Amino acid sequence: MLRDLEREITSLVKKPREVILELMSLKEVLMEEHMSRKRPKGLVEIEPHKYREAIVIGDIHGDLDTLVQILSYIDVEKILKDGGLLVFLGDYIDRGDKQLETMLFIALLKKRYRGNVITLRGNHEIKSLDFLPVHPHDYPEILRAIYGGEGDEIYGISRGIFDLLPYAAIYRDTVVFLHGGIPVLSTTSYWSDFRCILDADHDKRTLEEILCNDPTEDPDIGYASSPRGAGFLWGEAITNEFIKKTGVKIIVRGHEAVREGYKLNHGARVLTIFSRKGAPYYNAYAAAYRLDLEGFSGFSKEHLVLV
Ligand SMILES: [Mn+2]
Repeated sequence: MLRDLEREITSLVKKPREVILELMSLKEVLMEEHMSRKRPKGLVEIEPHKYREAIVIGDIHGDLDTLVQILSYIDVEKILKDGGLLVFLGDYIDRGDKQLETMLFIALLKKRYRGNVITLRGNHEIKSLDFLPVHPHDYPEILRAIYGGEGDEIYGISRGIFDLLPYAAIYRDTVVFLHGGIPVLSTTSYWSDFRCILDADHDKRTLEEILCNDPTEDPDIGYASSPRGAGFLWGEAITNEFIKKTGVKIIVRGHEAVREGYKLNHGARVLTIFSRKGAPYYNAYAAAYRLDLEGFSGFSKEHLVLV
C-alpha cells in the first residue's frame, strides 16, 4: 500500500492540475467531517470502543521518507485494516524536501481510510499569515518555484485545507491529542469540561495556545510567554490542574524537535512525539507511539516506535 501511494504521488506531482483535484477532494472530505462534528467544531471526539489502538505521528515537516519508513516498519496497512487509528499531530509542511508530497500522502490516506485517520492541525498549517508568526514558511515559495502561477493556486487550496483541520482530539476522559499544548488561560478558568477548555472555534488566543504551547520543567513557572514569540510555556501545576478537572491520563503532543524522537514531561503525563529527521535538527531518532486507547494506564517505552 505504501509503495502504491508513493508511486501515485511521484506521478501526481508532475501534473499540477491533478494535484489540485486531489487537494480539492481532501478539502471536501475534511469539510464533510467538519459539518458532522458537534461544537466545538475543531475538536474530534474519538468514538469509544471503535479502535484497538492509536498510532501517533508527530511533526513531519516535509520528511515523507521518514514517515513512510515508520509506517512500513509498523505495517500500517495491517493496523488500519484491523481497526487501528492513525493520529497525526500536525506540521506537515515547511522545511523538508517533500512538502507537497506529504500533503498528497495525507490526501490519499484520508481518501482510502477516512475515519481511521485523524489529521490535526499544527502551527505551520495557518490560514492567515498575520495571525501567527511561523518560521520558516517556505511551502508557498517552493510551490511557486516548481509550478509558477499554478503553485499559488495549490497554496490557496492548501490554506483552505489548513482551516478545516481539527485542532484537538480526545478519547473519552483519558487521552488528549494536540499539536502544542493545553491552553493555560482556559485551564486556569472555572471550566471543567474538555469542550470548554479546548474550544478554540471563536477564540484565536486559545487556538494559538493549542498550536504553540510547550511544557516546561521549570518549577518556578506556572505559565510564561514563550521564547517562540507565540503561545506560552506551561508548568506542571497547570498540567495537574487540567488533569484534576478533566480526569485525563495523558496529553500527547508534537511541536518540539526532540533528540530521541520523544520526550516526557510533568511526571510522564505530557508526551512529545517528533516524527521527522534531518536538517535543521539532526535528531537521533524519529518516533511514533502505539497508544492502547482502551487499556491505557500510562506511558510505556514498549509502545514507542523509533527509526
Ligand atoms: Mn509546530
